[in-house]
Amino acid sequence: MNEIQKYEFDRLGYLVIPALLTASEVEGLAKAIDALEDLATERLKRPVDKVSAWGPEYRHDAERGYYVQGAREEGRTMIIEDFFNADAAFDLLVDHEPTMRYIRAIVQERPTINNSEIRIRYPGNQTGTHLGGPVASKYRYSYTSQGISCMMVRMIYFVHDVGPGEGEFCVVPATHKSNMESPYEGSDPDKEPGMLGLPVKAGDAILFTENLRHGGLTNRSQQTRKTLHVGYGPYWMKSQNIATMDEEPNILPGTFVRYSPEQRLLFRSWPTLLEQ
Ligand SMILES: O=C(O)CCC(=O)C(=O)O
Repeated sequence: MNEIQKYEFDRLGYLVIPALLTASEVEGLAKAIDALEDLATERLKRPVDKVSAWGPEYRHDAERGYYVQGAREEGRTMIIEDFFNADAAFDLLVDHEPTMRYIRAIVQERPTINNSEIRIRYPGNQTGTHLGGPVASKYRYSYTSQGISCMMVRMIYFVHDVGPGEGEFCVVPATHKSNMESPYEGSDPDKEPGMLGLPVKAGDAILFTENLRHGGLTNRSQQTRKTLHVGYGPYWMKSQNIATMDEEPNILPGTFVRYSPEQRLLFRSWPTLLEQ
């Protein structure tokens, strides 16, 4: 992360990173998302397995290790959490060096992955705005003597272009530093003053602090928007997936065996000897 990127991330609370993924990485990830969408669609026909402490109902594929909520239909979103378990094609995102250079620059303690979700947003769908202003400490943004010091941050990876009107991820820049909660009624991102849609190309990524006010503009196109979201924070932060909120990371033994020691450490939410 260079000095200009650090300055902009501190000033705005997000960064659009062009071509963080190669064309062949994009191709492999897009195929894996499509395959998992089909499996999750079938899984959603089954009875509910778990109701999250935050409300949504989930189906759990214990063999493939993912949780899914939502629906494959116009106006809806399907969210598939813990997708790392489901397909080795996603392994390249675990300890992805181009990503880790950004994460290490803004999370001061040893970073781990605390969130993994595929968002599939069908035409007509939007993601309501949330956060910004004074927020719970686990999502806090701060600047200390060591520089930028984030709690939870997210990297969103794009496997196809998302242009204006195609359900862009959106932010109200600089609200990670706001001392007040948004005074505007409702959570419609299309109507919120100051909301900015961020158009991107396949292979681009967006890094943001969870402290920033954000959401997803209405997808007014016929293209379903598919993105991969990976959350990071200090190692002691437990899962921030909605299905497994504040539980230990949900990584199957069969997933762990595929990983290098460095990749495994990214799911280790207890101190190492160095941290004790
Ligand atoms: O991309 C979107 O539609 C919203 C994503 C979001 O809210 C998040 O990643 O926290």
